[in-house]
Amino acid sequence: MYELTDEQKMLQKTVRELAKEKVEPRAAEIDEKGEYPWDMFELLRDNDLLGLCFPEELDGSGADLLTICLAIEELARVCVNTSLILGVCKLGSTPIMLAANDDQLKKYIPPLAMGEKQCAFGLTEPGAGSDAAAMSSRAVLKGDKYVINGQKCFITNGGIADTYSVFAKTDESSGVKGISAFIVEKAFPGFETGKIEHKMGIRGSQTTELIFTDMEVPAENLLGKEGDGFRIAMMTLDKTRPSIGAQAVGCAQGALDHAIAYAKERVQFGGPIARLQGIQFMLADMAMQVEAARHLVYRSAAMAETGVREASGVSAMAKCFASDTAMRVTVDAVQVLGGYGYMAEYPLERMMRDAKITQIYEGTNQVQRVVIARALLG
Ligand code: COS
Repeated sequence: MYELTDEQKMLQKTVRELAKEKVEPRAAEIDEKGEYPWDMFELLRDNDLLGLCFPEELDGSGADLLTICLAIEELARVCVNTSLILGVCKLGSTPIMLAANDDQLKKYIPPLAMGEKQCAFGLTEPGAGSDAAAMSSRAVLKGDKYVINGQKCFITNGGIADTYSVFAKTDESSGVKGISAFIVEKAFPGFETGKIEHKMGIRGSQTTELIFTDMEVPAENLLGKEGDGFRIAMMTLDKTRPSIGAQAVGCAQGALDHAIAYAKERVQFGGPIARLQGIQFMLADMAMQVEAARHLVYRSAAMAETGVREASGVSAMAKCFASDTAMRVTVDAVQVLGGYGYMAEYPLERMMRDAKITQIYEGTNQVQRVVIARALLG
């Protein structure tokens, strides 16, 4: 079970205030320009939020997953793009935190914790999305280096990140057991970022291809043993799907906040529309769904933190339920605002576009249902 500690409540309040004061005023512009918001990265770094993802001995502040989810939720409430900066920091670094040896940890984690460098997660390929095991990137050991050839796509923070957790096959004959994980630096010879995607939402986050052409990766950058890669990827997603749930809850709550404020102000038929039962029931349904999603996300975060295998199904439930909630609630919030909801002058249409990705990334909600069913049926 979970219960928020005083420390967690304090962090929640601090991030809420920071988001309101510094992030919300930038949110529309970030979306409109579609450029990576370096000022928001610096804001998170300067307020020690990136350090939440890492233990104190590696220059972080050693927060648990629930605390990270609270921070992501508060940021997403006003700007999903900014919340994704923290989300991708957690996603890209989790394979390293899970499987790295001491030397790898000491080399790669402190610069991420201090915000000197950024990271990303390289799993998806053009031919391997939901079926992650179908990847065709190959890593061949030659002397003291792996030579990796292949292509990744839809990589959040591609080109911005300096350090990548990359998955490639070291043995083609062993199925998922032939996949290995590597720490890859942007500066390695043969590493290139491909086209920058233009997206429906999260337009301030940079999404690119990664192209590996005889990329040379020192053998010491293998994470764990050869063949551990798929398990590392799945264990990573078990630990990060609650954070997508938190992002979705934040986005939904933000949309609800605006819908409530508007309903109280907008006068039609001789009074504020909040007096109309049709609107009241919509708001009540939205609030009920957000609250249910929030509790599932918090519970899944507390459970994923412990690393128990049963957390897998609950993480998938949280990501799936919260993102479906975010989609429904943002659509309804647009509806409460009517014509104004549809206009870019109000933040609701942006929130609706941003909500959509939470049903897709870190595994589509159809994949989440596969994971949940497998957890149920064994
Ligand atoms: N933790 C530890 N090990 C896990 C695991 C987990 N959560 N999930 C699977 N494994 C292990 C399994 O135990 C199995 O090993 P054994 O054969 O020794 O038992 C191995 O990994 C293969 O598992 P499985 O047979 O379930 O693999 P599938 O190829 O059927 O893949 C899904 C299952 C669909 C769940 C997986 O491919 C997936 O999550 N896809 C979505 C990927 C995704 O989220 N992409 C988004 C990219 S990040 S933006």
